Amino acid sequence: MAGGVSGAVAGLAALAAAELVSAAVRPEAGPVVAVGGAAIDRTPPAVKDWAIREFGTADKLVLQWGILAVLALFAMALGVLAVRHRVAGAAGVLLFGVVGAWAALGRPDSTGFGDALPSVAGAAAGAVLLYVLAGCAVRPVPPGPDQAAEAAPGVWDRRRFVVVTSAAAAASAGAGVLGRTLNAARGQDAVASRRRIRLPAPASAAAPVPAGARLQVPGISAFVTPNEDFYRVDTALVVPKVDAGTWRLTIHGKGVRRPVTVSFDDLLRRRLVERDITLTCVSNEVGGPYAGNARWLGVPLAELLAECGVEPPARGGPADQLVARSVDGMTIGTPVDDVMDGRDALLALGMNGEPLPFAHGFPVRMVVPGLYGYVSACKWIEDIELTTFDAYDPYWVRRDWAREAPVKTQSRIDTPKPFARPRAGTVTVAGVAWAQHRGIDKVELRVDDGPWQRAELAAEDTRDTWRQWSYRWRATPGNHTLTVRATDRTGRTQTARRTRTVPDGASGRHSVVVTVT
Ligand SMILES: Nc1nc2c(c(=O)[nH]1)N[C@H]1C(S)=C(S)[C@@H](COP(=O)(O)O)O[C@H]1N2
Ligand SMILES: [Mo]
Repeated sequence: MAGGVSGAVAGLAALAAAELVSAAVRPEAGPVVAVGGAAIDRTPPAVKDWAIREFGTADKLVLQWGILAVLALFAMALGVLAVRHRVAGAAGVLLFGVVGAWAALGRPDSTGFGDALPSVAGAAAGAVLLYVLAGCAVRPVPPGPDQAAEAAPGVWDRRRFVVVTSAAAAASAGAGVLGRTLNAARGQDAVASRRRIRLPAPASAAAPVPAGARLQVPGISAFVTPNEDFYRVDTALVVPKVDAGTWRLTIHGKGVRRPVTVSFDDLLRRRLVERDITLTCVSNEVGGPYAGNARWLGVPLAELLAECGVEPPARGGPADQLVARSVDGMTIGTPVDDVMDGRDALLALGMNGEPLPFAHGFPVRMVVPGLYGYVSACKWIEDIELTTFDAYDPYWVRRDWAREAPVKTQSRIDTPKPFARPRAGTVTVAGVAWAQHRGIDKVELRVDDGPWQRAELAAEDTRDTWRQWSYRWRATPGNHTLTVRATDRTGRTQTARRTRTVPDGASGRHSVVVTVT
């Protein structure tokens, strides 16, 4: 018991010390974040997919609590060991420090040996404390037959143990809170830089969303996804807080005749365009939530590349892959031909009328209509290298995902929800369909094994956005399966063949089972 408590308190002290030191180094160098990041990088795609499916955007929180739970168990075990053997217990704590330091140094965004400091300091604090606490926890001499039980040294020891552990726990909690506060304060420059930004009016504004693009159906996805509701998928355990004032983007590599480095203000002075583009994640299951539509403001990437002297392979250029790199070490590879074929590939700096939210890539991210996010939408971008698909595999490609991944035509039933119990009579079935950069031509609905019926399509905003649809169903009592399918502007109907998300996006049709009462 005393051993377990000693271990837990020593573990708490180690984490608190690490948190405090990470505030001085980098929040990302903290052991839990570093080990979590290393775990994410090594998670097989199937497990990652499962985590995204089960926990959604909370997957990172689950991972961090999981790490803490494992640490707590090991800490208590080490405490029990320390009561028998003080040195071995303390050495065990140091071993955890080595793991944390190793993870921190191995992160792609590691900035050097300083990143090992939080783990080393934390482990040192934890090891010393465990050594001391284990000393207090041991009852030196059992009371002899001639002593009164109340006067036994063990009783006095227990009180001392309680006092020392309580003090250590309180000090650790204080240090931990202080570390958290300092870590939060580190992002203040970035927050201030975001607050100072006044987005200029675009040289080329997006046309207003046609009135007929928004159906008045309760339960349907909003045509424009509010920033707070926009899905988030990334590997960052700590959202990078980049100061727009010191941010730079460098464009270089194969066939770049005039490499450049631009600042945020340089981008603001360029020709800005505003476009509605629907972004989807390759990890989205059929019927899943990882799709969102926003009005982006940004610099046409093709114009910037052309100024640097880049020619797409279609015109004889030597580089067929554009690799974007973020401040957190993510690498995302995009076909140069797609970026330069005239579509609105953007270096986006605005989202729905405000600077990018931090979680969505502040200050600048890429957006390319028609491609899944993992091959196009690099957030917190800081470097663009022109290279070839043969020469370089970016992050996801090294983890079983396809090199190239155009968005698959998909449709989703937003309402009624699965297992809903609508009344018999007219039930409005509605949802969204997307086939970015090709456009949606037709959406059909099928009830049970009946014939495919044309749904009513809302007006199209652009072929880069999703399209709402609805169908007035004369619902009869009983269980029914509703199935949707879409056809894109090339005339191709979404396949019925179910595939998993790996390697290039899920296919198959979305069905919803309801009970009409
Ligand atoms: N730096 C960075 N950019 C990233 C990712 C990431 O993990 N790190 N994930 C990509 C993936 S898989 C998707 S689907 C989109 C999601 O963008 P959102 O979170 O703004 O919706 O960002 C892309 N850009
Ligand atoms: Mo994604």
